[in-house]
Amino acid sequence: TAGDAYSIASRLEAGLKGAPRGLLIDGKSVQAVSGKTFATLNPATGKEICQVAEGGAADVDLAVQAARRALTNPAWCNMSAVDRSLVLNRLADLIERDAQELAVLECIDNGKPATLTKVVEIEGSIKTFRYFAGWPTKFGGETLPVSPRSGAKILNYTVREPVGVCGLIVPWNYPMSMAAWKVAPALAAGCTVVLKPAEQTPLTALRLAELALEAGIPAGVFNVITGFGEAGAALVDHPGVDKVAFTGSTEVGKAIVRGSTGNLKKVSLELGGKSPQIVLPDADLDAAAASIAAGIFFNQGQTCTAGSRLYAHASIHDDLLGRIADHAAKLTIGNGLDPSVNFGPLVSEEQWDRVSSYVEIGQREGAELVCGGARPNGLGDGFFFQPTILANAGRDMRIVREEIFGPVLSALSWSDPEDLVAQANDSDFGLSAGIWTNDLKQAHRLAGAVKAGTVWVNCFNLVDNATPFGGFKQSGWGREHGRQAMELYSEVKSIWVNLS
Ligand code: TXE
Repeated sequence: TAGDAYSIASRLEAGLKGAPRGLLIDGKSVQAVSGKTFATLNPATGKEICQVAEGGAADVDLAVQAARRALTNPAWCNMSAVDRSLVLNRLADLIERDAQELAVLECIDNGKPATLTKVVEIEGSIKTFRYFAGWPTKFGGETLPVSPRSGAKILNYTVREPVGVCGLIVPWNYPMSMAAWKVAPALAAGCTVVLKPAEQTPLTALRLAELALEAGIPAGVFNVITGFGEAGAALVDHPGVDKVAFTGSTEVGKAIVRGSTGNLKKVSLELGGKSPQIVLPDADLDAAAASIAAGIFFNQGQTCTAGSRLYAHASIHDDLLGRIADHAAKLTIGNGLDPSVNFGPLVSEEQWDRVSSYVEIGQREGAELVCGGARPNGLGDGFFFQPTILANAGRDMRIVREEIFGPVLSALSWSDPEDLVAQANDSDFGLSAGIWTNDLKQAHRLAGAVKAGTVWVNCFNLVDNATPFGGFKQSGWGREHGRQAMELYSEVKSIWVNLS
């Protein structure tokens, strides 16, 4: 209820006042070596929640040293597969125990509605830890039929070993889920980690690491360095880090590739997107409109897979746009602690300025504002931005080519099917795509033709730990979830034994 969320929030905020929230290194909460701290704000009010330690290169070094020691701590490296599975399940139990509190903490730190956060992020993270808890007992190598020229009898087999110390750098849009998506497979594979949450949303990552200690994961296995991009860069640069996994902007993704060359770290990247929603004339427009609206307005559009480019067939374009605008008008905007709210503020003032400037650029380039485009009235100093639709968008406009990362749908109409595929693929990104049709042949033909890591047919934004997630082109390297995630966090070793 509203009372519950507001009272949990005031209790949490009261607890966070006082000493700045520390880094978590080797199982202990410590302040930054520099003594520096920064403020984390509540985006719904613009007010400071608390101060947080600002980690730098010296703190990253301490965390990496702790993680390296933990890698050879018998309590971790000799832990049986069954026990590793048990501690990960215990961590899932603890997230479940604290689900309401974690949802409220995420809500005040990020702005997203608490009720939705509990269902999507917190319950999603529980599922992620449970899913990866299943892997330690199942993730092994193979025996392979090699044919040596000498004719010797050889036994060849492969084993999987943890890749080592992993630097995990995550963004602010789904702070808890993004941490879980990386921490769970890394620990399942036997790695140790240093997690760097985004500066806008450091609080749930710290709680997650504390819960990991409570679950019985040894100190030093899961460290957290809060701070800015410099802390992330120090992690990428550190010779004691064997792998970096990053989710964030394509620009920083490229900086990470450049920064990781010192010791040629393994790198996996989940980057930006500009995902097309393709609607054919025969589509179920009711279902399409509801899902397309959710696909761009959920989480205030701050989703890497957001369906931000709409390609509606000319014959249904106006009808569909009207229906999507109706869904936008029905969203309840406000403080995410209120359970009736399903559309919160953007994460920061900086993000507000960025989204607002794209709406201006779009109109300057000739797009037409159908709805939204401004700050809603009467919501105080929060970073609220209305759900927005821009029609008559052109293929070369910046609002069609660049990731806005806000609740802004750029709509285009099409009539030539061949050109439709060319337009959908005319992007630097390739994270996901939605296709709306009841024509089976068209659905499969388009699913094959679209260059994207995930294609949804008559649905959108479905994600599951069992199926790979990641991007083509500049949307990233590697795939999270599923067996692919276990592979990201392990090295394969081929062993030859001469039996002759
Ligand atoms: O992301 P950054 P920002 C996109 C989206 C958004 C834009 C800017 O378009 O509007 O990026 O967001 C850390 N070395 N996405 O600036 O900077 C940083 O501290 C190492 C899409 O917030 O990429 C944070 O922890 N790390 C995306 C993380 O990187 C560095 C989600 C992400 O921040 C670093 C977020 C550096 N040089 C933004 N600089 C998605 N695809 O989901 C920063 N960081």
